[in-house]
Amino acid sequence: MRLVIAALALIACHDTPLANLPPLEDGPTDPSYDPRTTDATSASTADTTPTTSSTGDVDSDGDGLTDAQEAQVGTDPLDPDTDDDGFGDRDELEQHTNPRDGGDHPYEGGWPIDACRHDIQPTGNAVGQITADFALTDQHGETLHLHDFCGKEVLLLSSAMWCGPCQDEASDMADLYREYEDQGFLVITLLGENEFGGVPTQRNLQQWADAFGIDHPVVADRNWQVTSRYLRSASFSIPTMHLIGVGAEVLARDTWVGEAQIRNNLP
Ligand SMILES: [Ca+2]
Ligand SMILES: [Ca+2]
Ligand SMILES: [Ca+2]
Ligand SMILES: [Ca+2]
Repeated sequence: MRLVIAALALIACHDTPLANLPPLEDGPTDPSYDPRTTDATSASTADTTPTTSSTGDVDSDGDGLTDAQEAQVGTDPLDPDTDDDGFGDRDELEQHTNPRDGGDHPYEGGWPIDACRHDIQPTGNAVGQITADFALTDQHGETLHLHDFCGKEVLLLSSAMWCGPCQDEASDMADLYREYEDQGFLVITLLGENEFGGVPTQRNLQQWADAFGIDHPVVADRNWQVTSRYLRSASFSIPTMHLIGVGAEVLARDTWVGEAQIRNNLP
């Protein structure tokens, strides 16, 4: 299996741009190597290849990256989880998160993050434009970024907990997500208000997800800050939908999106 990994720039933060590293080969490491007894400076004299040292293929901490690769990426070759966020260095590279930033890691909800996340240049929120990122709290209490899903077709569903028609739509969208998930489709529910008209708490978000069997992200859209981007007039009715295509392009906004339209815009 060939795996493409990404190298990190020197600044470790969520917005750190990623550059491509050469493809990473899976392969057996030297089983006789023991980092406790092997002197890294005593390279084999038989090895005359200038770019490969005797330690080049060694994975001292067993995280799946060789010491040489870790040097290139800037992670600790003696620590399988350099930033202590619970995700291994190689796993983070494979899942397009920063192994040197503990605040950046795969989602607890399991939604895959796309490599294009750092390459999106927003142009506006009208149909045909590239929409801006958002950062909203999901039902697991994590901060969800729209641009993390830039390789997918994303349906944003604006709802409120007190809204009867929103409850009817919730189960249908949960089913639609499961049907097309494997083809690069994601639903994100933007919950603007709880049943009392207040800002949804994390507990509210979990309640909404549990009530309708929702596996996709449910986020709190405080004061409709994200929904407002896509409205076509000052007054709006919920539920309403906004369809975001690959590369964060706005395909439709403040409307009802049917299954045929979703199928036609899958990646
Ligand atoms: Ca390693
Ligand atoms: Ca490591
Ligand atoms: Ca980590
Ligand atoms: Ca990390």
